[in-house]
Amino acid sequence: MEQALQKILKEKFEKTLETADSREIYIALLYFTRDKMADMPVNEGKRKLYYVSAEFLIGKLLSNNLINLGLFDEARELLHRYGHELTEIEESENEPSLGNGGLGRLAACFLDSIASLNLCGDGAGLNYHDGLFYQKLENNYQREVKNPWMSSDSWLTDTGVHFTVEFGGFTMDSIMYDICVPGYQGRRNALHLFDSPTVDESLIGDGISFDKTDIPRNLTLFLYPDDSDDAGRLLRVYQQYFLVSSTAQLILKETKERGGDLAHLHEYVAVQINDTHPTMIIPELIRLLVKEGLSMDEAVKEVSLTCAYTNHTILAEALEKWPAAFIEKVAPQLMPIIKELDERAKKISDDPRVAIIDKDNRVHMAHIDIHFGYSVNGVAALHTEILKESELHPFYELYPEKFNNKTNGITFRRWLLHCNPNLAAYVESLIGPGFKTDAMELEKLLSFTDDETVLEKLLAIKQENKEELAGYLKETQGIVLNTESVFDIQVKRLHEYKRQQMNALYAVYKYLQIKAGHLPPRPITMIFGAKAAPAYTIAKDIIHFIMCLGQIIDNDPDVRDWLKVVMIENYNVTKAAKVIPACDISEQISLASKEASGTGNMKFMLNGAVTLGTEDGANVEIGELVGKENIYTFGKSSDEVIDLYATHGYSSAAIYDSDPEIAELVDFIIDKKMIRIGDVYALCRLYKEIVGKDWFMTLLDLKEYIAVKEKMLMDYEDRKAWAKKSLVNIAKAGFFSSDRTIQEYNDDIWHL
Ligand code: 26V
Repeated sequence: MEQALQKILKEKFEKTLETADSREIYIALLYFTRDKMADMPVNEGKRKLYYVSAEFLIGKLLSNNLINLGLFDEARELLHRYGHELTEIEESENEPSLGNGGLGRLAACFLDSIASLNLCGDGAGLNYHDGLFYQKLENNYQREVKNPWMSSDSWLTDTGVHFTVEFGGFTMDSIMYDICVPGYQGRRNALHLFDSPTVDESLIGDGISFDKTDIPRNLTLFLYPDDSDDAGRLLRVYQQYFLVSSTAQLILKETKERGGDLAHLHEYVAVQINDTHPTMIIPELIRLLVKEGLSMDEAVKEVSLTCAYTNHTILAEALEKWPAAFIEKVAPQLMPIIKELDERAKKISDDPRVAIIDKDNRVHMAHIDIHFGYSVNGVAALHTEILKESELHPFYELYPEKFNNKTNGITFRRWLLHCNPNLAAYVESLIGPGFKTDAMELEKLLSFTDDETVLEKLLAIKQENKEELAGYLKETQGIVLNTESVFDIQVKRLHEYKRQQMNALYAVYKYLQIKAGHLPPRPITMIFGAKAAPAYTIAKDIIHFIMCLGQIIDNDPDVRDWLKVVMIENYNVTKAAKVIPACDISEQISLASKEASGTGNMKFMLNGAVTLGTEDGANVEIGELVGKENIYTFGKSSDEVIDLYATHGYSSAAIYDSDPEIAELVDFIIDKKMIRIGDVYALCRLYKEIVGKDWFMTLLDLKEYIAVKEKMLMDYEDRKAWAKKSLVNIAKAGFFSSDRTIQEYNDDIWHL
């Protein structure tokens, strides 16, 4: 490795490992790693998977690629000898901004596991130049700015493969870029990212504004452009069709090249549709197969045996329904096929709840997937049950055999080996290296639950990680943390159902308690990290509320030594890798039934945090694995919540009016201390929302949440007992390896 790096540095920069700067060394490592990956054999097989997704939140790649190549330790030691740290070299790598949240990160973990299990399967997505916005925090507000991430030296390679995408009235060129996906000590696959050569970043004006109608110049600028008007919504449909048309053309091209028979497409191809964004691949594949000479009946049958759908949310507003007129404008050639599918579906059932085109002429994307795909899966046991019993019940009655659960997972390469090398090394010293390929071997740690040396070492590793995070936040945001405090962390997209506002009301409670002289057993640091969608007003108000609260506390000498509320700017994969290993309390407090799975909950558990959560998503499975004594749960059950929605049985005003303790906390949102530093309009809007509507039931579980969190903070003081909980969480995390999830996808759905 040393010689190879010296050679690259000499050729590119006339430098050596002694004289090169961090950026130059990064580029040398990039070239070196790319060459090494190119030498890996490609996964092959008769049936090939295409994992199609609007998002791939892949994070920085250098360290992960080195880990999977088995070269990480060698690189680290080599750089160390020349006075560099790999972590510092990595600062030169931009994080690709190709995803938004859990769905995108899951897709990235899956690509890692698919390659690591030597399965033949590629990802297909879009190459957004500015991706999701970059979040700036200024004066207690979020401001969105563009997030360019591509540079001349990156992991992207131009494959030279081009397709033409036909839109209504014009065509666009689609160029395929590839990012190599190396498996852990194995073979490689690819992530294909389609892009248009006419896209023009100079179209972006102030912040993230741009002309939404200039499709040739804006198509792959942003992930999830603002869809609060028709132009934005149409752009989403243009993006989706560009993705699926390019992918469908790639699939047919590769199948032919591999000698496959298109009349038996499903024997050669499996397509996993990640949420509804890529749904149009179903009519597009049918259209192309008919063009290739199949009858409509044959094409529908083949595609239905090829495509499988994963549902990632039950929030009604996230289940896409496009006006037929939009699809008619974007891809008029698809509408006859969609109408044909609608007619076929209506022959199967005349129940309007399962129609593809509804009476308002809107196309229900998920309904296409379910009627004309062969598998429908939820992403955690509870989520799948809710799909079957309520959200998608009429479909479950039609096609019970299609429904299955695949509880999410995370790649331990990134979320343990890379982000927490000290813990990984210590675990290896205790139980050997087997857990790196068989995550269930982590259970061997259970034999150390009463070993004081082990427990103390776990606490020491956590302490080091807290100090590292404190150093990072000091350097990047000028925030000073007390590393003797308990780190209580909630990092995830901002959404009312995730209830960051409930956590903030706990902060108000603690603030008032400390003011009244009731000090906690030790100082508490509450860390938030969350982006709010640019058009989601209440979500932005919640960020404003949290940040104003943080400022009030910082300015209050009675409180600031005991409580700190911090908002991390632009929370992303890179920051997650620094935050998660430092966490004591993992906040997973969504309104039960609303979080399909969660995957942050798994990452925190694997890194020894203890969960404070509702019985929602995969929290339920975490609880079953670790046992009651190693998790803190609270709140109404999903059945109770579903019932409250059905009967209109929840009234936040009634709770507010009848409980002065709750009212005191909510009133603080518009207390004069808040109004003095915050935006009275935004704070009043949030206050009114919580008292007057509170669709995601913040006040429902607030009291129990406070009580359980108080208990947790007391329990934290028994350091040995806490370390034991931490150990059990690590030991039981093996189930949540995405290797397990992908094995199940392959056994039950893909059969590669
Ligand atoms: C929906 C929408 C609606 C309009 C605005 C833009 C937008 C972008 C994405 C989506 C779908 C989001 C679905 C999603 O991320 N679901 C998450 O999936 C994770 C992986 O399965 C799961 O762990 C989380 O619980 C779930 O919220």
